[in-house]
Amino acid sequence: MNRAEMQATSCDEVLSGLNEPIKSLPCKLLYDAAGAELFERITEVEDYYLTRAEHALLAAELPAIAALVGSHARVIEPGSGAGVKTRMLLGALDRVATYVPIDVSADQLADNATALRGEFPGLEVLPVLGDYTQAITLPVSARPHERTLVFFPGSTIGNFEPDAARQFLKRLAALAGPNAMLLLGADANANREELLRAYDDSEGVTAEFDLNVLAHLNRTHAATFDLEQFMHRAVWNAARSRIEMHLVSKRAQTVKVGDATFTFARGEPIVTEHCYKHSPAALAQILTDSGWAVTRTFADPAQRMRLWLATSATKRGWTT
Ligand code: SAH
Ligand code: AVI
Repeated sequence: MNRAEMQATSCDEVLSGLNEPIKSLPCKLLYDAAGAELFERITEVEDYYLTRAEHALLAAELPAIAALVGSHARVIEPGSGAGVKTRMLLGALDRVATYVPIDVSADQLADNATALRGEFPGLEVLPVLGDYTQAITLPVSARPHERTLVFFPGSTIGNFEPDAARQFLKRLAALAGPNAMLLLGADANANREELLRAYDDSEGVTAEFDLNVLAHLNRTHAATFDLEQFMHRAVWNAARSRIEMHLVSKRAQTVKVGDATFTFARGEPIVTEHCYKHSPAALAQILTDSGWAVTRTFADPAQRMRLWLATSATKRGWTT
């Protein structure tokens, strides 16, 4: 286990979720090096429409968005991943000053930063390795910037519980300072069949991505999960407007995580991820509650994916 992985998810975080009546694991555990690669494969799977839809939206709308953002921006991107959308954004904006990717996936973050420095000569790239749900300290930039643009695509906002989403977006507004803008991408689909296909794809890549959490725990937290004895399941929770990813125990079994022992009944799930599908009205409210005034929205033809361009409602920046 490397230092970054140790820092990424503490034993307490793992054990507390597994001790709950409905067992759960933090979804950031999905993104070790193998998980990051599997997520990239998911983005290419036919059934997972989100990435394709968002790419098309960005390709069509980035010129208009870039004009609104203006030149010499500092771009902060929580959950930057492989940076495919990043490249589209950086290519469209006028003379970006600094790019700050924030991610828990150590190798991908470092590789991406190195590649971007080569692809965008003159761009200052300041990666931050860490958990964006915790306090973030931004690196000091050597370049002046006109404003900060927070880029948060991919519907990753849906992986937060609604209250946590509000807290997170408030923290981003505080971090980004006065005059900041936010470009957020989110899926509002509520079609059960389409969602079940997207989150339990026929190629089995999402199942592999989900099960990899157990392999990750075996490697980093001295766990003894037998991957053959769990199966991936996607569940549409209409009342909460969210897809849930579950790993279901195929039989009664016990598993060790370090010194702790956990008992599973046959059919008992571990919840590994929630993917909220906020309606446009619900997301507009979340943004407003969090100190972001919506400037423009751009929807895909199927009215599932949307880009939201918002401006920080505070003029002076927040201190918390
Ligand atoms: N922005 C990309 C990638 C989305 S995948 C896109 O739109 O395609 C989600 C990304 O967030 C992954 O790179 C993952 O490593 C990162 N991530 C997930 N939870 C995180 C956390 N708590 N802190 C920091 N990064 C996290
Ligand atoms: C990263 N996140 C926005 C993805 C999602 O759609 O919620 C993660 C994912 N889980 C299963 N497939 C993709």
